[in-house]
Amino acid sequence: MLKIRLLGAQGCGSAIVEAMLVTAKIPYTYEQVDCGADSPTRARLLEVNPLGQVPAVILQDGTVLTESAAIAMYLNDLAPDAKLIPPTDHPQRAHFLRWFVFLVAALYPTWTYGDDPAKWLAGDAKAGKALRAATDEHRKIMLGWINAAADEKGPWFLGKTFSVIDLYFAFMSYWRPGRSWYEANVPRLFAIAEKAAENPKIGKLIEAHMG
Ligand SMILES: N[C@@H](CCC(=O)N[C@@H](CS)C(=O)NCC(=O)O)C(=O)O
Repeated sequence: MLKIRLLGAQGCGSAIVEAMLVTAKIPYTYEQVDCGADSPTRARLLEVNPLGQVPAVILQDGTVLTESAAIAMYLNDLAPDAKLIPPTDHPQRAHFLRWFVFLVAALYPTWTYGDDPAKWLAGDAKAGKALRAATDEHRKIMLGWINAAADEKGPWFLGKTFSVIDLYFAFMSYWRPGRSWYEANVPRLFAIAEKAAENPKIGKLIEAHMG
């Protein structure tokens, strides 16, 4: 049996990778870490991922796989039937690729830089507050674009075709600006998150991480 070890933290993006693993029915072991600078698990996390970020996956042969999109692609290769990523001949493949990469390359960093802004500004709390506010605002604009790119009728981002993008929103919708903002401002993304949570395995993970 293939061995996959996931390093994750409560409420973090590693929960999205857990959702990918359960969707793909791939067994894994879980190691809880804390990304905080003073955490006792910090050294362990840095040993695996010099960025100090989760998700981080350790494969059977010791290869480290970080970056949730890279992990999604790897898991899709392992379990293509789970259809995390639409196949190369899928009519919406290009649309999927664009917004999947946008999610991790443009949207996700708004939390990375806004979550602990003083870190990037030599502890300058005032500048940190401004960075947090600016990244929070920019995220809302980007979420609006993603919402407009989502299929009007749903239930998934790609309409009738489920993909890993749907799993991202099942969890990301709990991060700033939060669920009520989603419901009021990006209803397609909110509906996708709700739909994904109907799967009891995903619902259980949401409860464990976001409840
Ligand atoms: N590009 C990464 C982003 C991962 C990321 O930002 N994870 C957050 C938790 S949700 C983290 O570890 N933050 C701590 C830090 O950046 O120091 C991915 O897609 O996996």
